[in-house]
Amino acid sequence: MLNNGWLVIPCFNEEGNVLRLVQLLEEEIRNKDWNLQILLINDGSTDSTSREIEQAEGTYGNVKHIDHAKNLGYAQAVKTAFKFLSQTDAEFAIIMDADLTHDPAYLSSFIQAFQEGAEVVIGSRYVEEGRMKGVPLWRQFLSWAGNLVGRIAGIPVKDATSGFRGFSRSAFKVINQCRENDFSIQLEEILLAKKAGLKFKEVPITLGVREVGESKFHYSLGLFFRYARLLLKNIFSKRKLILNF
Ligand SMILES: Nc1nc2c(ncn2[C@@H]2O[C@H](COP(=O)(O)OP(=O)(O)OP(=O)(O)O)[C@@H](O)[C@H]2O)c(=O)[nH]1
Ligand SMILES: [Mg+2]
Repeated sequence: MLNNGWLVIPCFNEEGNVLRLVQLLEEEIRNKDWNLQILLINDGSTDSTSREIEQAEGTYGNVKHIDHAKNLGYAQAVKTAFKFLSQTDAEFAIIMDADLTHDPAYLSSFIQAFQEGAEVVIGSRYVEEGRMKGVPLWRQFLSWAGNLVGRIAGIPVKDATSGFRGFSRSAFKVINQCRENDFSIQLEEILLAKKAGLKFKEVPITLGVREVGESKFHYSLGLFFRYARLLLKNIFSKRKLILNF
């Protein structure tokens, strides 16, 4: 039986979303026998995200936050979180977006997957019963096409860029070894976990669409280049990853 779990939520300018998300998570957690704590990484937000986080922390005993004085980006927020978690007795951690597009109802699928021995759990749009709701068609197509190329290049999961993902304690070290600095860290995590021989499981999710605030994800040539570089490295490097701190 796994006991100590953490939810990691990177936040950059998520006013109108963060407090609501914590409330929804608390409702979900209340009736379960999980021991879950919530870690919010406030990454130099300039709106009222900090106030919402303070309110959440003041209301619920299982909420903690870490501030970056300035915006360091999604990847650094994740690394900060796992550096902190490595020093706790966390047995697993689940990363989710702050913008209410990841439904807390799916947490039970993640936790069940960990109980069954998975070390990396991906909330997936592309397994049976997984889907997207309200996501523009052009974004659906780009994501689908990207994942198809990825599968051909040897990615072990169908949804390599899902931000709803969990790591067991044995997989925390993967994140400490990631070098990417933006959303490409999501692909890097999966490729390093594969090289380390970790056990994957994809669980179906329906990805919603953000209703409040602006998207921070931008398709750029740089991002495509970084994806391509990671895939090529995956194809040509046969070295097994030895995890060390
Ligand atoms: N800490 C941190 N979090 C970020 C940063 N950029 C995005 N995020 C968070 O990462 C998650 C995903 O970002 P989104 O802007 O929702 O990106 P997306 O899901 O691809 O796109 P949309 O849902 O369409 O907006 C959210 O929780 C954001 O708050 C950042 O620079 N720092
Ligand atoms: Mg989003």
